Amino acid sequence: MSTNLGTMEDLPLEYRQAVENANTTPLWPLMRKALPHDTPVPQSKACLWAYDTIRPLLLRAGELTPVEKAERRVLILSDPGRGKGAMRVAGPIFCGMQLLLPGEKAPAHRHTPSAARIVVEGEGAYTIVNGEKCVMERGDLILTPGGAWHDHGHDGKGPVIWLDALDLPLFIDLEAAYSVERELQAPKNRPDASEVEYATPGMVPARRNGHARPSYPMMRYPWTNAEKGLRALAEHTPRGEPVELDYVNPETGDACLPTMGFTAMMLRQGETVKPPLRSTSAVHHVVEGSGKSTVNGETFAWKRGDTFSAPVFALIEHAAAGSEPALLIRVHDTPLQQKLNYYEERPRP
Ligand code: 1HN
Repeated sequence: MSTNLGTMEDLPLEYRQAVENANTTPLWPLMRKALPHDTPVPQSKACLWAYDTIRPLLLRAGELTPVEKAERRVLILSDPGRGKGAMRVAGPIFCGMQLLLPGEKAPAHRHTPSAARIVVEGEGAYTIVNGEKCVMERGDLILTPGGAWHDHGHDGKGPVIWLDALDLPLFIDLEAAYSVERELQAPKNRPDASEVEYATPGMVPARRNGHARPSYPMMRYPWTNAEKGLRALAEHTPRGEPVELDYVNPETGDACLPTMGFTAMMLRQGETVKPPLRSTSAVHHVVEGSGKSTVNGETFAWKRGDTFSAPVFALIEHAAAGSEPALLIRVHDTPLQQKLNYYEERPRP
């Protein structure tokens, strides 16, 4: 049943002014805007951010603005569906590209939103998360959960660039966004947990009586592990079926962060993948290879370093190009939707 609801213009001007003066608003003219029929109407619009475009702009930022003047030298990937300067990439997800130059240090802080980084280029940088030093190698996923102290440093040569993903828009909507600063952290003198406590798939540190399991046991997910896992899975997955691995908390198997999910994807040479329509927003970052993706009828050709978004319930088709498989990491808000007892997949039309 589809009722024809009254509009604001149906109401006498004198009444519209009276309700406004009383700090009220009639719901019925706004009802369909708030709750469209049958399917959400996303504001977010699909977009591709080519690394060849972003990289020189970031390097120029490095000349224009010293890190001391920036705290974090980040170019925000702004959702074109929300007008210029939008502080989000799609749905409740913020993404930006960050530059750190040799010898620079980005000061320690902690904030209410959670963040994760995917390393795009360069060697020699590290992030210290609550005292744990995580080296940043290309493709690594490194978490800084809400409330965790983190600072970045760079002892190598050449620029280091990474993609940041945060649930910042959600925290802004909750009026819960703030950060606290402190002195740089002294790192513990040991490798990160992926190389010590969780170096063996399927095994975790022995459970001792009274020892609480940490909420965030592993901050760094090395790309070398993800790639190895994808290639092994691909060997035994029928073509056309997705070759995907979720990044999880190794103690619980739950998503590695409360609101954002991360999925490593492999598209084999010449393969086309047609995912179902999903109720989540997504951002895809290309770690290896090239290909193209059609999102709601618009085709984006991509290669290593590029990032592209897809709004909720987008009709998406991915295809690998070239003689190598394409490997991507997808950032999405599935853990948040599932916590709200909401997540939907719908068949393709
Ligand atoms: C932040 O703290 C970082 O710690 C990166 O590297 C990106 C974007 C918005 C707000 C805070 C970081 C950020 C950020």
